[in-house]
Amino acid sequence: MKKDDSKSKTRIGDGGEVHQVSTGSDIPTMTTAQGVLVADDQNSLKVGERGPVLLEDQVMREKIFHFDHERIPERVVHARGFGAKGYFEAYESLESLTCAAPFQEKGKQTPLFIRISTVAGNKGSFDLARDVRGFAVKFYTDQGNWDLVGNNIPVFFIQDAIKFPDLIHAAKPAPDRGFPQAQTAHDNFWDFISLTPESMNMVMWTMSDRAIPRSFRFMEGFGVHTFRLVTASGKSTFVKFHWKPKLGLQSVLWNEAVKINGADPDFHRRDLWDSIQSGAYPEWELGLQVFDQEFADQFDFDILDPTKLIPEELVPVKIVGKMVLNETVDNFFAETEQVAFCTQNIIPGIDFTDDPLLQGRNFSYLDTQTKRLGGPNFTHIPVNAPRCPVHHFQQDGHMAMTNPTGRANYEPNSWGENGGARENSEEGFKSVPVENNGPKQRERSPTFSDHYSQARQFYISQTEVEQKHIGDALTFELSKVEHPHIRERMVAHLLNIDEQLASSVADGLGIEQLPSAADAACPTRQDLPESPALSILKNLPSSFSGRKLGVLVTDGSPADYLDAIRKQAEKSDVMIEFVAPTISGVYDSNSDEIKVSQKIDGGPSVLYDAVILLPESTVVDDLAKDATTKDFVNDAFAHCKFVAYTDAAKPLWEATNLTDMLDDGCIMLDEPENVGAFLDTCAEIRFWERETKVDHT
Ligand code: HDE
Repeated sequence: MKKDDSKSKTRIGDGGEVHQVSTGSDIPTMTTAQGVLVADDQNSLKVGERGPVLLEDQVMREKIFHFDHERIPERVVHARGFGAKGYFEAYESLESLTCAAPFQEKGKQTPLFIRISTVAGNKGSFDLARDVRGFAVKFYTDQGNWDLVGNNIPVFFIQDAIKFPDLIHAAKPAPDRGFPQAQTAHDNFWDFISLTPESMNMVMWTMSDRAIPRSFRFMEGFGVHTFRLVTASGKSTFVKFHWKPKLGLQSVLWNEAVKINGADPDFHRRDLWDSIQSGAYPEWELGLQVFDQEFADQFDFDILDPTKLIPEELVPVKIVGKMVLNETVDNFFAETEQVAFCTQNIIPGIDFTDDPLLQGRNFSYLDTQTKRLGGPNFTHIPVNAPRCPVHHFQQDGHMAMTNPTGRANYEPNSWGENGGARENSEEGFKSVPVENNGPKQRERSPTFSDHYSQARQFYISQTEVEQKHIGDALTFELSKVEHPHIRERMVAHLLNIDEQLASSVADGLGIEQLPSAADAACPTRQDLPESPALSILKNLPSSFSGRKLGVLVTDGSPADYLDAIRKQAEKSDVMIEFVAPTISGVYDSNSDEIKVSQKIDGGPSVLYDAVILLPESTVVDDLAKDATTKDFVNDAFAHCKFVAYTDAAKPLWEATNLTDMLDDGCIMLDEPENVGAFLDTCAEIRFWERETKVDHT
């Protein structure tokens, strides 16, 4: 749009439509893409009033032509994602470990772009699929772009990139029918998985609550592969990257996830957007597990095998800095859609290892960006462009934006100062000179062949509640598998992980005769100790900070309680939303308006981490007859949430037949002063003791 001195006014068009027009001062006049001012954006050029439309209409043709080309291919995997901007800040200098720019000085800030995604669903799918979350960070460092393209799960399904297309084909909708969307609860997925025992460790993770996070802010990130850190003098060590959310870990229940997807398919992206917009900037700390060849040689598993992790209890995670997300994107397409992560984007101070999955990825990402963004110049797009000087002799191609000037476009040349940039053997990127030799062959190393021991270790490291969720998830997913032999094949694998788990899944699926355990290349090790770091519930946050409280109100809700809730929530960094029978015009007992965020039909309790029931006593009986209100109460209870209520709310418990089941997670607020204590209790996030009382299948 061109700015000119037009003033806007409203015009009623020939078709009765109302639109603003620009007449010369404040509002710019619309132009075509060629910059020509537009006189009429409502009507195409016609012969007379009733047509036909003329092919000559270059304004209409240009507009429609551009619209027709608005889409670029969505990502083959990780199509649904959400981006944000921020920075990384180093807590200390890591000079003795790496010469990578972001880690050279304490307090050094490096700008970054993050994109968090689901894997299986298409761009328009819902946020709370049971799925792995992509966790991709692009650091715009002084030494070029470094992309750490990880997941929220520290291991992967497969050991060799050549199997990736098969894994993804099996997980995505079946090719004949094109469904199911964004879920693995179907025959193809479990057929492939049950024929791929190396996936068992990752399967334990994806069937755990890790795969249904409460929000991006409560999720870890992992670089997955072993990388190298390299010092200026060329000394290298191995490293695994971890992102730890400052607010702690939290997930939802499966029944909740299903309902959230209906109530708000954008639950995760809205949460990230809202928290950044409100100034509650999400933060993660970057942790490193650093180890040397000696550790690698004596570790139980191969450090190049991406289906294995190194327990934190064995190699502690050293916290070296934090990532702060303080800016939402200005334009979803320009940034989130066009951002092009490539695992091959590393900088001096970081290097690859021979992990065969990583090596395959290094080919795939560059290749996919060329297809998705239409050519080799995607590094010219602002979100992908490095923020340090860039000099090379690459030229031309589709949409070239930064073009070389001058005569020299090749090297070597003898044009001296006019000959462009030259290599620098001191400062330039150098690979660690790792010695490698051996026959050229297609082989899987025997050091990759233990497929069950870490799956078992993950399972035994969970609390009872978490173990139950893993069993329930497997039972649910396999109950959607139509072919009994696939279900049984999975149970045969589970027998190598934990017999109790295998029996409970078999029970849930109605398998009467347990199959024999799957043949294993390596027997499952029973001696690996529990790793408490692998459990969410063994690592609860210390407060309810960053969580969202839903408060059910009506006309006449007590003003003193509302006051206490607002004050305590602010003090504890807890967000509140008021939910009411109507979206506007709800007044408290002092006749002050309550700013309602959701009408009860649009604000089910699944959207909140804990709820308070605060109706007024003369309207509560009517409210208690309302099915949606009953769902609100029932679900909060069934999902083991902490529920606070006043005396006036008791009819809601009666209407849901829960009065006799109330437990210590249902907290009666005798006076407004109790609100603070309630929020302190909520730091436990859920009242898990309730689960076995409400879940009987
Ligand atoms: Fe990816 N992956 N991947 N992946 N991946 C892509 O690149 C691929 C793997 C991950 O927000 C694609 O730009 C292969 C592991 C994230 O834009 C593609 C293999 C991990 C994202 C691709 C893997 C990841 C992608 C599709 C097996 C965690 C989203 C679009 C060797 C460590 C990045 C794109 C974003 C995206 C290939 C396995 C993480 C096709 C071949 C393991 C977070 O290139």
